Amino acid sequence: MSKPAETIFGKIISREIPADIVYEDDLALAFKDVKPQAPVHILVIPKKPIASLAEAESEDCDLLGHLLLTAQHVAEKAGLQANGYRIVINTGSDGGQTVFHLHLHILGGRQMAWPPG
Ligand code: DGP
Repeated sequence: MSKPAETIFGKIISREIPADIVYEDDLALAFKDVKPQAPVHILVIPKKPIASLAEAESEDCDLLGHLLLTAQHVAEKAGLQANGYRIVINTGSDGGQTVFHLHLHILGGRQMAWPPG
Protein backbone atom coordinates (compact mmCIF):
# COMPACT_ATOMS: atom_id res chain seq x y z
CA MET A 1 0.00 0.00 0.00
CA SER A 2 1.31 3.50 -0.80
CA LYS A 3 2.34 5.87 1.98
CA PRO A 4 -0.43 8.39 2.74
CA ALA A 5 0.30 12.04 1.91
CA GLU A 6 1.64 14.00 4.86
CA THR A 7 -0.95 16.20 6.51
CA ILE A 8 -0.80 19.11 8.90
CA PHE A 9 -0.95 16.55 11.74
CA GLY A 10 2.20 14.87 10.40
CA LYS A 11 3.89 18.27 10.64
CA ILE A 12 2.69 18.62 14.25
CA ILE A 13 4.18 15.19 15.08
CA SER A 14 7.52 16.23 13.56
CA ARG A 15 7.31 19.66 15.24
CA GLU A 16 7.48 21.43 11.88
CA ILE A 17 4.44 23.42 13.03
CA PRO A 18 3.54 24.24 16.63
CA ALA A 19 0.61 22.88 18.62
CA ASP A 20 -0.51 22.99 22.23
CA ILE A 21 0.52 19.42 23.06
CA VAL A 22 -1.05 17.97 26.21
CA TYR A 23 0.15 14.35 26.01
CA GLU A 24 2.69 12.28 24.10
CA ASP A 25 3.98 8.72 24.15
CA ASP A 26 5.70 6.44 21.64
CA LEU A 27 2.49 5.77 19.70
CA ALA A 28 0.23 8.78 20.18
CA LEU A 29 0.06 12.53 20.51
CA ALA A 30 -2.72 14.72 21.94
CA PHE A 31 -3.04 18.45 21.35
CA LYS A 32 -5.67 21.17 21.61
CA ASP A 33 -7.85 21.71 18.55
CA VAL A 34 -7.09 25.04 16.90
CA LYS A 35 -10.84 25.64 16.31
CA PRO A 36 -12.48 24.44 19.54
CA GLN A 37 -16.12 23.38 19.42
CA ALA A 38 -16.44 23.01 23.20
CA PRO A 39 -14.67 24.40 26.31
CA VAL A 40 -12.38 21.34 26.11
CA HIS A 41 -11.53 20.16 22.59
CA ILE A 42 -8.47 17.94 22.25
CA LEU A 43 -7.37 15.74 19.37
CA VAL A 44 -5.69 12.36 19.90
CA ILE A 45 -3.74 11.03 16.93
CA PRO A 46 -1.56 8.01 16.23
CA LYS A 47 2.01 8.77 15.19
CA LYS A 48 1.48 6.19 12.47
CA PRO A 49 -0.03 8.06 9.49
CA ILE A 50 -3.33 6.18 9.07
CA ALA A 51 -5.49 8.36 6.81
CA SER A 52 -8.84 7.58 8.46
CA LEU A 53 -10.65 4.92 10.46
CA ALA A 54 -11.68 3.45 7.11
CA GLU A 55 -7.99 2.84 6.31
CA ALA A 56 -7.17 1.07 9.59
CA GLU A 57 -6.29 -2.62 9.30
CA SER A 58 -6.33 -5.60 11.62
CA GLU A 59 -2.63 -5.01 12.39
CA ASP A 60 -3.73 -1.67 13.92
CA CYS A 61 -5.95 -3.37 16.50
CA ASP A 62 -3.66 -2.70 19.49
CA LEU A 63 -2.97 0.85 18.31
CA LEU A 64 -6.71 1.63 18.05
CA GLY A 65 -7.21 0.35 21.60
CA HIS A 66 -4.28 2.46 22.74
CA LEU A 67 -5.83 5.57 21.19
CA LEU A 68 -9.09 5.00 23.08
CA LEU A 69 -7.29 4.51 26.40
CA THR A 70 -5.15 7.58 25.63
CA ALA A 71 -8.35 9.56 25.06
CA GLN A 72 -9.67 8.30 28.42
CA HIS A 73 -6.43 9.37 30.14
CA VAL A 74 -6.31 12.78 28.45
CA ALA A 75 -10.00 13.42 29.23
CA GLU A 76 -9.37 12.62 32.89
CA LYS A 77 -6.34 14.92 32.93
CA ALA A 78 -8.52 17.67 31.44
CA GLY A 79 -11.00 17.27 34.29
CA LEU A 80 -13.77 15.66 32.26
CA GLN A 81 -14.17 12.44 34.25
CA ALA A 82 -16.96 13.62 36.57
CA ASN A 83 -19.37 15.02 33.99
CA GLY A 84 -18.36 12.99 30.95
CA TYR A 85 -17.33 13.83 27.44
CA ARG A 86 -17.80 12.83 23.82
CA ILE A 87 -15.34 11.03 21.55
CA VAL A 88 -15.84 11.63 17.81
CA ILE A 89 -14.03 10.09 14.85
CA ASN A 90 -15.13 11.87 11.67
CA THR A 91 -14.52 9.48 8.78
CA GLY A 92 -14.51 10.45 5.11
CA SER A 93 -16.34 13.33 3.46
CA ASP A 94 -19.87 12.48 4.66
CA GLY A 95 -18.41 12.05 8.14
CA GLY A 96 -17.07 15.61 8.01
CA GLN A 97 -13.40 14.62 8.02
CA THR A 98 -11.15 17.43 6.81
CA VAL A 99 -7.69 16.26 7.91
CA PHE A 100 -6.79 12.85 6.53
CA HIS A 101 -4.72 11.60 9.45
CA LEU A 102 -6.85 9.52 11.84
CA HIS A 103 -7.85 11.53 14.92
CA LEU A 104 -10.19 11.24 17.87
CA HIS A 105 -11.90 14.41 19.02
CA ILE A 106 -12.36 14.71 22.79
CA LEU A 107 -15.15 17.21 23.41
CA GLY A 108 -16.24 18.26 26.88
CA GLY A 109 -17.04 20.98 29.34
CA ARG A 110 -20.61 21.47 28.13
CA GLN A 111 -23.74 19.40 27.52
CA MET A 112 -23.56 17.70 24.11
CA ALA A 113 -26.59 17.56 21.83
CA TRP A 114 -27.99 14.50 20.09
CA PRO A 115 -28.40 13.91 17.21
CA PRO A 116 -25.14 15.57 16.13
CA GLY A 117 -25.27 17.97 13.20
P1 DGP B 1 -12.00 16.74 11.20
O1 DGP B 1 -13.01 17.67 10.64
O2 DGP B 1 -12.61 15.63 12.02
O3 DGP B 1 -11.03 16.24 10.16
O4 DGP B 1 -11.19 17.60 12.25
C1 DGP B 1 -10.00 18.26 12.00
C2 DGP B 1 -9.76 19.16 13.18
O5 DGP B 1 -8.41 19.57 13.14
C3 DGP B 1 -10.61 20.43 13.20
O6 DGP B 1 -11.41 20.43 14.37
C4 DGP B 1 -9.60 21.56 13.25
C5 DGP B 1 -8.33 20.88 13.63
N1 DGP B 1 -7.14 21.44 13.02
C6 DGP B 1 -6.92 21.66 11.70
N2 DGP B 1 -5.71 22.18 11.49
C7 DGP B 1 -5.13 22.27 12.73
C8 DGP B 1 -3.85 22.74 13.16
O7 DGP B 1 -2.99 23.16 12.39
N3 DGP B 1 -3.62 22.70 14.50
C9 DGP B 1 -4.54 22.22 15.40
N4 DGP B 1 -4.20 22.21 16.69
N5 DGP B 1 -5.75 21.77 15.01
C10 DGP B 1 -6.03 21.80 13.69
